[in-house]
Amino acid sequence: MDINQIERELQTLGETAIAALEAAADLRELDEWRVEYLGKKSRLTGISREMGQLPPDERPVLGERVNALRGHLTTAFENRARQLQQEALARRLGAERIDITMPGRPHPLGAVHPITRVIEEIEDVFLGMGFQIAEGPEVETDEYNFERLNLPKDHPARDMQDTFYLTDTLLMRTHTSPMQVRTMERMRPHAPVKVIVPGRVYRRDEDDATHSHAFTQIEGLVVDRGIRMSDLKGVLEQFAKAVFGPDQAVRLRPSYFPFTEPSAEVDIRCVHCGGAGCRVCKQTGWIEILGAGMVHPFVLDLAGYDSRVFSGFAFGMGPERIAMLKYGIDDIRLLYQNDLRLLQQFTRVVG
Ligand code: FA5
Repeated sequence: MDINQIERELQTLGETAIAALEAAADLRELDEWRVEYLGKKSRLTGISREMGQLPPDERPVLGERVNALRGHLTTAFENRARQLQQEALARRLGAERIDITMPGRPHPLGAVHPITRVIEEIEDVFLGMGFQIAEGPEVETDEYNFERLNLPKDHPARDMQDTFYLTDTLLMRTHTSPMQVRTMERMRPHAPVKVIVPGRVYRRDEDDATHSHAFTQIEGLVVDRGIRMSDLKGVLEQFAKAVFGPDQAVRLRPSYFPFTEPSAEVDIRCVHCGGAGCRVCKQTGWIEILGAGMVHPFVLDLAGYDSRVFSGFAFGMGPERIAMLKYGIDDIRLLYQNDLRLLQQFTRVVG
C-alpha cells in the first residue's frame, strides 16, 4: 500500500462521490448514495481500515485526509438532503394547492323525465281532489282487458285497439281500463271508488309523430250513489285548469266506448292559439286530450256494483300527449329517445 496511490484514490473518490451526489434525484437515491459513499461498507471506510497497514508516520497524514473527505462528503450530503427535501415539499405544496378562484367542479343533476313529471303533476291534482292512486298488471287477460268491459270476442270495437297477444287468453293491456274492473272487484259491493291508475299500455300502432306502440295512460274512476255526467265534467275542468292554467275550458263531444254510456271525447281549448284556430288544432280551436263517459251498467253489474243503485264515471288520458301540449313537443318519439339535449331542459332538484 502506497500513500500516493491512496491519496489519488481519495481524490477520485471525492470527485465521483460529489458527481453522484448531484445526480441523486430524490431522497431514496440520496439514501443509496449515503450507504455507498459513507456507509460501513463504503470505500472510504475501507480505506480507514487499510490505513493500519501504512507506516506509523504516514497514518496521521492520511487519517487527516480521510477525515477531511468524510467531513466534506457529509456536509455535501446534508446540503443535498435539505435541498431535495425542500424540492419535495414544494412539489407537494404545488400539487395540493387549492386555488379558491377556480370554478367549482359541477355535479350533474338528474332530470325527471317529462312523462314522469307530467304523471306526477296529474297525480298531485287528483290527490288534491281526494282520489287514490292504484297500479295494475301490464300483462292482462283477454277477460279483463276486453270482455268485462263489454267487449266480447268478435266485437268490432276491438279493432280500435290492435293488440299484442301473448297466448289466446293473455295479452299486453291495450289501455288502463281493466283496472276499472279490478278496482271495483276489490271494493265491491258498495264502497265508494275514487281512484286514478297510471301505467304503461301497448298497442300494435305504427309509431309516428303522435302514436307509439308503448305509451302511458292514466285511468280515472269514480263510483258511488248518484254520480252524474256533470260530476265528470266538473272534475275534468278542475284538472284542465290545474294543468294548463286557470283560463282553460273543456268541451265534451259525443263519442263511443263499449264500456261507457254515454261516452265522450274531451277537448281542451288549443294551448297554442288559445282557440283562434291554428295548425296544431287543425283550425278547430280545440285539442282532444282524453276519452271518458259514464260507466256502462253492464260493467258495473259484472264487477259487483248494482247498477240500479250505483253509477260512476271513468276517463282515460295519455300523459305523453299532455306533455307534448304542455311543453310544446311536436313529436312523441322525442319522449322515448332519451336525448340529453331534451331531457336536460327538465332538470330540477329531485326530492
Ligand atoms: C282508451 O284507451 C279508453 N280506455 C279511454 C277511456 C277510459 C274511455 C275510460 C272511457 C272511459 P283511447 O284509445 O282513445 O281510449 O286512448 C286514450 C288516450 O290515450 C288518447 O286520448 C291518447 O291521449 C292516448 N293514446 C291512444 N293511443 C295512443 C298511442 N298510440 N300513442 C300515444 N298515446 C295514445
